[in-house]
Amino acid sequence: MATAHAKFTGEVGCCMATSGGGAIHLLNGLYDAKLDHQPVLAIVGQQKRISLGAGCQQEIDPNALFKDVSEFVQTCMHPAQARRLIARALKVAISQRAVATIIFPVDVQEEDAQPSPPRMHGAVYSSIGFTKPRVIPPETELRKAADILNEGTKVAMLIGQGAAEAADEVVEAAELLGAGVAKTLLGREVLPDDLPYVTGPIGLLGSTASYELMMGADTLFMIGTSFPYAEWLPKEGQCKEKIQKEVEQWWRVLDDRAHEPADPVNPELVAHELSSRIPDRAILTADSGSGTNWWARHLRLRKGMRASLSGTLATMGPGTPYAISAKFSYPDRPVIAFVGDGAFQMNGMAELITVKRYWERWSNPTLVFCVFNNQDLNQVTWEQRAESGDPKFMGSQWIPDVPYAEFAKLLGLKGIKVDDPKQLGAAWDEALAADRPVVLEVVTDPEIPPIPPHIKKELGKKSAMAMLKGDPEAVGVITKGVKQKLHDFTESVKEKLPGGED
Ligand SMILES: Cc1ncc(C[n+]2csc(CCOP(=O)(O)OP(=O)(O)O)c2C)c(N)n1
Ligand SMILES: [Mg+2]
Repeated sequence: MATAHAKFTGEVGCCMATSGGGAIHLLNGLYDAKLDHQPVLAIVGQQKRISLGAGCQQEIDPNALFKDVSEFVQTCMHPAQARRLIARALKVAISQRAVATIIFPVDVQEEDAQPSPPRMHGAVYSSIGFTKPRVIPPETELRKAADILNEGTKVAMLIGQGAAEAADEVVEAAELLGAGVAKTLLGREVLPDDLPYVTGPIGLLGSTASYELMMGADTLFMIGTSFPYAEWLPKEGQCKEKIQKEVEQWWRVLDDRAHEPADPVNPELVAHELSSRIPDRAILTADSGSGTNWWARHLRLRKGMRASLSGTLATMGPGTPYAISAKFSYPDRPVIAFVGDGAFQMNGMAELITVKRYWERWSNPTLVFCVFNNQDLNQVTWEQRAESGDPKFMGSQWIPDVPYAEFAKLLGLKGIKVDDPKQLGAAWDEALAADRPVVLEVVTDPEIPPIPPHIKKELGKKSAMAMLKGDPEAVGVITKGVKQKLHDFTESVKEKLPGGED
C-alpha cells in the first residue's frame, strides 16, 4: 500500500512493522517500490539494544536484510539520532526515488523523544525540508536530440511513468513529429487511449498496433522509460497514417476476441464490458497474472483516469492493496481492481478485512474487486507452455474453487458471481452502482490464451509442443487459440479487401 500511495500521490509512501516476521513481511512491497523507483520509508522494530546478539526470540539482522532493497538503512541507537535519521531517510527516498529504512530497537522506542540533539562535538543536526532540484539538459544535447527527431521520417514514441508530468508536451511532440505513441504498463495512465495515434501497450502484454509501430519506425523516441525488451523495439520505417489504421484495426480485433465464446466466460469480455462503463476519474489497479493482459489491452482509458500496478517486480497480488491505497488517497474517486484468483487466495482475501474496517470513511463507495476465477495460476501456465514447451502441470497450476463473492458477503460487503457471459454487462452496472465495496467474481475460461500481438515463432512452436506432450487442456486451447489468433488475420485481410470492412 505504501508503494501504491507513492505512485498515486507522488508523496513518500510510509510503512511500519514490528521486528522479526513482521519486518520480513514488508520486503515484497518494498522491492516493488525499489524496482519501480518509488520513494518509500520503512520503519521497523528490533529487539532491545541490551539483548542484541543473544539470539533472542524474533531477533533477525534487519540491517543486512534491508540492505539490498534500501538506498539508506540505519539503526537508531539513541533518541537524539532520530531527527537526523528521519530527515536523511526522507531526503534519500525523495531525491533518489528509492526505499529508505530506519530500525528502532524496543528500548530506544521506550525512551523520551529528543526533538534536538545536544549541542556538542559529534552531534549532527538536520536541515529543514527538501526542494526538488530542477534538472535541465544542456542546450547542445537538446539540439542534438531535436536534429535526430527532425531527420526521422517515421518516428515511434514510447512513454513510461517518467513522462507523467509531461502529458501535454508528449502530445505536442507526437503531433509535430507525426509519431505513434506506445505506452509501457506504468506509462499507461500518461496518455488516454482515445487519441488516434496512441497504440496502447507494448511487449508480451501489448497490442499489434504497438508492434507494427515499432517494427516500422526509423527513429525511436523514448520518454521516461527503461523498457528493457529489445525484441519489441524498432527495426525500420513506417508513417502515422498507417499507424492510425493499425490502431483502429487493433480495437476491432479486441472486440472480436472478446466476443469469442468460452467456457463459461471469456476473460477478455470481462474487460471489454467494463471498458465502456469505466466511470470518470476512476483509478484502475491490477495484479500480475493473465488479467493484466486484458487490463493492459482492453480497457480504454480516458483523460483524468489513473492506472497502476507492479510494473517491474510484477509481484503477485498488488491489485487489492493498490486499490485500497488509492481509496485512502482519493476517497472521492471510484476504484476498480483486476484480481487473479491465485493472488486473491494468497493475500487479497485477507485484505478485504481491511476494506471492511475502513470503507465507511470513504465518500465515494465505488470499490470493485473483479476476481477472475479460472482455478489456475494461468499466466504461468501459459508461460510454461510458450517458453518451455511444458504442458500444464495440475500439481502446481491448479488452485481450488473458492466462493469469493460469498466471502465478501460474509464481511458485509457486496458479492456478485457471474458464470454466464450474458450477465456480465448488468453485473458491472450493479457493481459500479453499489452502495459499498463489491467483489465481482467471474468464472473465466483458463483456455483463452493471452497471445502476444505478434506471436513469436519460437513461442508458438513451444506452445504446440506442450500440447503434443499431453497438456490436459490441449483440445480447448488449440481451438480457442487458433480462433483468437485468426481475428488478427481476418481484420487485416478485411482492410485489404476492396470496399473496406464488410
Ligand atoms: C509473489 C509472486 N509469486 C509468484 C509469481 C509468479 N507468478 C506470476 S503470475 C502467477 C499466477 C497468477 O495466478 P492468478 O493470480 O490466479 O492469476 P491468473 O494468471 O490465473 O489470471 C504467478 C505464480 C509472482 N510474480 N509473484
Ligand atoms: Mg487464476
